[in-house]
Amino acid sequence: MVGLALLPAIALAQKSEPKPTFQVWKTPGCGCCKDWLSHLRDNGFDVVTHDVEDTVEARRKTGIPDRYASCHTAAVQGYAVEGHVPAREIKRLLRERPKAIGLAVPSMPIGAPGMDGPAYGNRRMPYNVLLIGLDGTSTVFQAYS
Ligand SMILES: [Cu+2]
Repeated sequence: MVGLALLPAIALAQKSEPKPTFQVWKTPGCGCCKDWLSHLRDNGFDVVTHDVEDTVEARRKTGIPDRYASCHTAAVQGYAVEGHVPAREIKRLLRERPKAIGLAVPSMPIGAPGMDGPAYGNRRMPYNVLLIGLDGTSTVFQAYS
């Protein structure tokens, strides 16, 4: 009976919880960036985009070291997200909330969200989603083979 009494409260909490909003910095002509944004929206995230000439400044601001650079930089709920990171790992990051700068998929591996599908001949390269620690070192958060 206790469980039943709690149900309305849980429903309310879920309703009032806002969708996580991404701030994304990208260059205006980046097509794979747009495809990654569609992937985020399809997975229930809100996205605000900022077109910039170079994403290096945004990357420095979010704290992602340059060696993990990709084509776009994002920030969500206190975390940085660099490159074509799958929504699945972002959701896990926001759920587990580790002490970290954020996630990165360096460069632009074919097969990662936004770099996938018929436009790429449905090819898939193995790649790692890296968790970037507060000291700038990385560990493998998820491997895709
Ligand atoms: Cu890209």
